[in-house]
This record gives sequence, C-alpha cells and structure tokens, in this order.
Amino acid sequence: MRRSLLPNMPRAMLFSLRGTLPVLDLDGQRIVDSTRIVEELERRYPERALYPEDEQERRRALELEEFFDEQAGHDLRRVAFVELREDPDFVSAFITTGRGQATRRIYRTLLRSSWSMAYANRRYRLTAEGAARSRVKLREALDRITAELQPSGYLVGSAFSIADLTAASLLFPLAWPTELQYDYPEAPDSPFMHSFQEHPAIDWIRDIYARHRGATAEIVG
Ligand SMILES: N[C@@H](CCC(=O)N[C@@H](CS)C(=O)NCC(=O)O)C(=O)O
Repeated sequence: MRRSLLPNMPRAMLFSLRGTLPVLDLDGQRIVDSTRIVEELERRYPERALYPEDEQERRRALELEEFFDEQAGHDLRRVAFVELREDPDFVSAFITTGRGQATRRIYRTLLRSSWSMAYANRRYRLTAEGAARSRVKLREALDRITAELQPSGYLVGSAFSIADLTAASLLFPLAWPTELQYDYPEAPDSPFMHSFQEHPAIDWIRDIYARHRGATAEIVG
C-alpha cells in the first residue's frame, strides 16, 4: 500500500523536520532513505535484483546511485525550487495533483505566505548562487549519463540496475516521460529546463521510463 504524505501538510512538515521521503514501513520496521529501502528490498526479494551480480559491476552501480542520489538529485531540487518559487500557482497545483480545488487553494495560500518561503529558503539553502552552481552540475550529471552508457544502453553491464533507476527517476523533470504515473499540471516554461532538450541523456531517460516504468501501487490516503 502506498501513502502520500502530500497533501497532508502538517504531517509532511513534521516528518520533514526529522527525515526525508520516501519512507518504507515494512513489518513494523521504518526505513528512511531510498538507498536503505532498496538495500532491504534486495535482501528480501533477490529474484528481482537491482544490484548487479558481478562484484565489480555492483560497486560501479552503487557508486552511480550515490552520485545521482546525493548530488544530482539535490541539484535538481534546488534549481526547481528556485525557478518555481515565484510560481505558487503551479507548485500548489503540482503538489495537490489528484486532489480537489479546496485543497489546492489551501496550499496556494500557504505557499504565498512569506514564512513558508523563508522556511524553504533556509531549510534548502536556496540562493541564486547555489542555483547557478547546481545548473552547471546538472548539465555535468547529464553528461555523465552519456559518458557511462554501455553498449547495452544501460549504465552498468548488460541489464537495468539501481544506477539506471536512480538516474532516470531523479532527473525525470528534465524529460517529463509520458509514463509518469500522475496527471501532473503542465510545467511553466523554463528556459533553463528547456535548454537541455537536445541533450542525448534526455532521450535516454524517456527510454528507460518506456521500458521499465512498471505499474504503480495505488496511493491510499
Ligand atoms: N537520499 C535521500 C534523499 C531524499 C530526499 O531528499 N527527498 C526529498 C523529497 S524528493 C525530501 O524528502 N525532502 C524534504 C526535506 O529534505 O525536508 C533518499 O534517497 O531517500
């Protein structure tokens, strides 16, 4: 069963004071952080492995996972936050996807308040200089995808692995694949996001979604 903490602002905000999303509750155990979640799922369900079997390939795949998760993912969020903080209408529509107008209005009001902006700017250290650095690093992350690609079309070895999953899913907003499981509102035009459209890694992200985006568990609550 999959549960969304958003839109459930008080619960999500309280949670985010302590940790990040996603979170997996499994047999009474709470696992925070996607790296640890996948680790546990690999242990329990080895038949659908995301870690390559070969020792060297596994190390390589985990290195790439670490890079996209701990660097590129944060760069993408930072740039998106900074670009979108002037657009509370889109952000409220985005985070309330699938919910009614009333919820959306509440979010819009919250996001327009100066304290919520101050909180976000402080918590995520959002500055124009930081965003400029992250824009450069995002392009490097896309270049890294093309540089690492193997003849198989995957980042490591001959099969889909944790490396492909992490890179494609964290950078999805640059590619907006048609297989996204939500009916998101159309993103506002952003010259920066647009500037990537010719990058070959964008097609790679779309292709990974087309081939590997499985059916998703229904969201409850
Ligand atoms: N390394 C973490 C990063 C997760 C992360 O930053 N998640 C974002 C949402 S996509 C988050 O929870 N941000 C809330 C916060 O940092 O307060 C993971 O892979 O789980």
